[in-house]
Amino acid sequence: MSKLLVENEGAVRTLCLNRPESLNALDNELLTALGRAVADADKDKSVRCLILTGAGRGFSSGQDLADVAARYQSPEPIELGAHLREKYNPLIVRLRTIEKPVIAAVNGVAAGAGCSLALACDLRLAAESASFIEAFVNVGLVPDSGSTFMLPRLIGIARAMEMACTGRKVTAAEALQIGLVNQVVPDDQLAGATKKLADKLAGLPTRAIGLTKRAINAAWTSDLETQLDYEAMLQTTAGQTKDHREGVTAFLEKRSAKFTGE
Ligand code: T3D
Repeated sequence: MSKLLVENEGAVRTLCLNRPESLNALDNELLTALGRAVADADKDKSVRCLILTGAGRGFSSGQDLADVAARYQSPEPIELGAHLREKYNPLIVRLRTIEKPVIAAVNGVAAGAGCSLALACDLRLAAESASFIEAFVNVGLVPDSGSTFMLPRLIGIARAMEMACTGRKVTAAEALQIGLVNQVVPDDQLAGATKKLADKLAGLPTRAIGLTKRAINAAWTSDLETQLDYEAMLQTTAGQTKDHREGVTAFLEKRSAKFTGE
């Protein structure tokens, strides 16, 4: 059985981490498959929304710790940074820059780099039984895979420091309250609610959503004047899409727009 399940339904592609026996711990094979799958979805114009979820009772428990321990056998000094640069960092950048919406359907615990993966998605829907753990500190490590970047931006520095320094489990209800997730639904409704949202997003002007993502990413490290100018530049691009014309025409003709993503 493949460690990553890929399923297409209309314009929505679902990537499902499939190592349920370890709560979808991320080993090299799974990380490589996930990196390739996100890159493929990026290039494939028929995909207009991506869902990331986990099989079984976990979303992802983060880096496979058995693989980490196996590295202790080597006489070479342990170089976790090299592993991050090779496997995780390109994946996180790809999730943040792929110009289509990415939904994390957080079906269970998201710990360590598994939590970082969820944070790198654009929207997070959580099952009531899901939880978020910045587990790195529990194994003497620093939050990685973008957690130190995304977490304070989503929930503020004080809360991010508390989660990162204590490794405390944050429930789905608390995650909703502090702005870590967009929506919490009963466990048996997560797949349906995610599909409904994904179908909606996949029917919207994909180019405009991609450019919006670019703008919001840029705003994190920008100033107002630079950002205003960047918005103007992106708007020129959006204004030249077929979907822009279709949106305006449909409005004036008092009908629903039929967006194609072009
Ligand atoms: O090399 C690098 O690139 C460094 C990068 C590091 C990035 C990181 O992600 S560091 C953080 C790694 N993750 C963790 O520290 C989390 C470890 N897991 C846990 O703390 C707990 O499993 C959970 C809180 C996530 C869930 O607890 P619980 O009680 O619901 O489940 P469990 O019984 O602990 O786990 C179920 C099984 O999954 C169990 O296996 P078993 O006993 O049934 O055979 C457990 O060993 C396995 N498992 C859980 N997490 C991992 C794992 N196996 C390997 N790696 C894991 N991360």
